[in-house]
Amino acid sequence: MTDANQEKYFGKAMKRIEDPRFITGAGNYTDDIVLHGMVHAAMVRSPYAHAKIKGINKGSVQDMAGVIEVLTGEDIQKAGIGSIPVGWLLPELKTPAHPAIALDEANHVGDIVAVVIAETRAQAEDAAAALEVDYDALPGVSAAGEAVKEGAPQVHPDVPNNVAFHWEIGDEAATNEAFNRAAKVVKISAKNQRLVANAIEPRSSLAQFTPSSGEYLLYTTSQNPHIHRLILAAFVMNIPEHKLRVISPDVGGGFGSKIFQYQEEVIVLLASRLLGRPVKWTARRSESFVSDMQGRDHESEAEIAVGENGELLAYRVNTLANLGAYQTLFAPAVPTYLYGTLCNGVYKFGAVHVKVTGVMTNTVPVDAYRGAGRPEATYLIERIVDMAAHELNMDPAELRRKNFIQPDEFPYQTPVALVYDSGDYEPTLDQAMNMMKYGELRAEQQKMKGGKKILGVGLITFVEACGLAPSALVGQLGAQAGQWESSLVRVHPTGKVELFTGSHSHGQGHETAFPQIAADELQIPIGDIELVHGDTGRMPYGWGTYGSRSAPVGGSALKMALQKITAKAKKIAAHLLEASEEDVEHEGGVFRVKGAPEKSKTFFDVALMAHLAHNLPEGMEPGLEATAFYDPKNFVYPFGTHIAVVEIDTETGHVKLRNYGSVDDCGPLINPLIAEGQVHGGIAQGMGQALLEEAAYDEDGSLLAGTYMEYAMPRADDVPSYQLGHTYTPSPHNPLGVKGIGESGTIASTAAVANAVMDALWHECGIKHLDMPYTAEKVWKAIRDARGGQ
Ligand code: MCN
Repeated sequence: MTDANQEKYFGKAMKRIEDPRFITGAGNYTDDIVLHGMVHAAMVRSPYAHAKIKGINKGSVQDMAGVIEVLTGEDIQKAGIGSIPVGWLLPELKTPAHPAIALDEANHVGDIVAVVIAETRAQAEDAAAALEVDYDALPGVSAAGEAVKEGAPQVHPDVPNNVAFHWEIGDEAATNEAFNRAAKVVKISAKNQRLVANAIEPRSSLAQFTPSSGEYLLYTTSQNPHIHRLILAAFVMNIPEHKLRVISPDVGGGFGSKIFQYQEEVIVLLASRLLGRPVKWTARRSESFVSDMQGRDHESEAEIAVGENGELLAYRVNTLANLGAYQTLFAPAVPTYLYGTLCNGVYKFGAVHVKVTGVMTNTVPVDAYRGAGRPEATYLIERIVDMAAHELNMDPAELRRKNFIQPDEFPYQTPVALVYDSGDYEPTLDQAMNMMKYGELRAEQQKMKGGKKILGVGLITFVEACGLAPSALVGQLGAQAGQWESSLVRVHPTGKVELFTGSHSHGQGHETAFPQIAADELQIPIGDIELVHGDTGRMPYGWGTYGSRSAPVGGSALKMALQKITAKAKKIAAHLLEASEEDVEHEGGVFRVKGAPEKSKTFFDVALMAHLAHNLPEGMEPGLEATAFYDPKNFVYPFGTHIAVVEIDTETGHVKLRNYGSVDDCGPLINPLIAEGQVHGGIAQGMGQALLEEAAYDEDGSLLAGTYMEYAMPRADDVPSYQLGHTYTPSPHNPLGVKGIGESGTIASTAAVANAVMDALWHECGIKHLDMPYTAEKVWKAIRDARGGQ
C-alpha cells in the first residue's frame, strides 16, 4: 500500500495522467453526452450589427420536419427569466439589459433573436435557417473611437454617448509634475486589436429538467461551474441554487471564453423546462466567431517621461476599451483593475496615471481572453519603453536594467495600487540574453542591415498579477464574487484518496499536478490519488479557473486540507503505536516510532482504523476527510524576460519568427513539464496576436473575419522551437510558494514579438510604430513608404 522509497512528486516533470484519455479520443465532452429523449436547439442569429426586430413568423417553420418549438424574446420575458448580470461593478457603471433572446432589438451580428427546437440537430438548424424574421436595419458602430464621437449611432438608449464608464487610477498631479521636469517625452498611439478566443472545443450545453423534483441538470462547457450555478440560478432562472446542478465534464480549452454565463445556457434550461425533455445545443465554429466573448480591443494614447540619464520618471495612459454590445461577467474589470493596475510594469516610476473609458459598440461582447488586461498593459509599456530606448539611442536591455524595481524593494508598492509580492528581474534578463546570445544577435542585425532580409530583436521584461484573490480586496474593487478556493480530501478505508477542488482543468493538467501535491504530503503512490472537479453536485463551493489561480489558490487550499489529514492520521498512528504524537515520525509513507523503526503503521492501516473506529484516540471523530478554504492575502506576481528574433523579407514584407527564448519565474514548479507546456501554448497564442490574428469588423459592425479563411491562427510552421529557462522566486504568502504560469507566455510574447518587428523596422528605416498584426502587406507598405515609395 505504501512505498517505503516514496518518490518526490512536487517538482517532477511527469507526463500528464489525463493525456491518454484525450489523445485516444476517450474524453467525455458535453457534446458526447446523450440523454434519453434529448432534442436539439439551433439559434437564429442576427445577420445585422444593429436592427429592430419587427416580427418573427413562428408559423414559417412550424410544419418543417422535426420542429417542436420556436422560442423568442417574448417567451423569455413571459417565463420571468432575468437579464444576464454583470459580476463586477464600477462607480456609475451603465449596464444595459442583456436578455437571453433579444426582445425587439439585435445589437451585434450573432445576437440571438429566436431559437428553434427540433428532434435532430440538422432539423433544428434547417428550420433556424428558414425562420422568417422581419428586421429593420439601424446604423451601427464598431470602433470605440468612433462610438464616442458626437452623432455616432447609439447602441443602447440607457448608455448615453455609448460610454459605460470612466475610470482612473494613479496620481494625476504627480504625473503632470514629473512630465514637466522630463528631459524627453516619448509618445505612442497604439491599437491592441480584437481577438477571437478559438478554444478547440466549441461551446456546448445540455439541460435536463425533472418536473417531479423541480431540479435542473446542466452539462456545460464551463471554467467555473459554481459561478455558472450561482448566476444562472439566483439571477437569471430565479430558482434555488441547490435545484441546479452544473457539471462541466472534459472541456477542450477555454482561454477565458468559458468563464461567462451565455445566452444559450439560459435557453436550454428554459426549453427543457417548457418541453419536459433534455435540450442540447453545440456551437458550430462559425457561431463561435459571433457568440464567444472576444478579447482585447483597446485604443490607447500613452506617454513616458524620461530623465536626463534615462530614468523613467512617469507614465501616462489614456485608453478607450471596446466592450462590445453587452457587458458580461468580468467585462468592466478587465480594462480597469486587470489592466490599469498593471501599467506600471517592472519599473520604478515616480508616478503613473491611467484613464480608461469603457465604450459600447455593435460588436460581439468583449471580456477576459488569456491574460485579460495584462497582455494589453504589458504590450503598451514594453512598446513605449522600447521606443524610448530607440530614441535615446540606448540598448533596450540597458534602459530596462537601469529602471528595474530592485530585489530588496519587495514587497513593492506601485503607484497604481498593487503591492508586488516578490521579484528579482535582472537575473531573468541576464539569463535570457545569455541563452539567446544577445550580443551576437545585435552584431548579426548590423551585418544584415540594408539587405533583402533584415533582423529584429524584441526584448521585454514583464510582471503580471494572477492567482486572483484576495476576496476582501477584490470585493472593495467591485467584484460580486469571492476569490478564495476550496478543497476536500476524502481518504477511503482502503487508503485510496479522492481530491475535490473548486478549480477546473480544461487543458491545464490539474489531474496530474494536484495529485503530485497530495502524493508528497500523504506520502503515498500517486496512482492511489484521483482528482475530482467540475461538478457542483460533488465538490464543495469553489470559484473556478481563470487568472492563473489554480496552482497558487486551489493548490494552496489543497495543501491545507492535506495538512489536516496528515495531522489527524499522525494522531491515529501514535495511538495505534501506543506512542506519544511527538515521538512519531511520518517518513517514506510510514508512521514510525522514533528510535524503534520496527514499530510502524502504514497510511492504509491508519485509513482503515479511521473508518473501523474500533481503536481511536479518546473523543476523536471517525473518518479521514478534511475540507479547507484558502483566501490569500495578495495576488501573486510572476515575471520574466522574453526575447523574440524575427527576420523580415523587405521585398515581400513577410515576417518570420526565427527564434524565441523565455526565462520565466513563477516560483517553484509543481510539474516543470506542465509549466513549460503552458508557456509553449501561451507564446504561440501571443505571437498569433502580434503577427496574424485580428477580429476585423467593418465600420458598422459586420465581422469581416468570421471564419478561418479570414482569421489567421498560428500553425506549427509559424513558430520556432522555443528555448526556455527559469528562475525560482517563491511567493512569500502562500503555503506552496507558487505563482501562476497559465497566462505568462501570452502576456509576454505579444509584446516581445511586436518589439522584434518594430526593432527591425526602426533600425532599417526609422519606422517608430505600426499596429499589430504585422501582416506582410502592412510591413511591405511601411517599408516602401519609409524608403520614399521605392
Ligand atoms: N503549475 C506548476 N507550477 C507552478 C504554477 C503552475 O506546475 N509554479 C501548473 C499547475 O499545476 C497547472 C498549470 O501549471 O497544472 C497552470 O496553472 P496556473 O498557472 O495556476 O493556471 P490555471 O490552472 O488556473 O489555468 C488558468 C490559465 C488561464 S487563466 C488561461 S486563460 C489558460 C491557461 O491557464 N487557458 C488554457 N492555460 C490553458 N491551457 C490550456 N490547455 N487550455 C486553456 O484553455
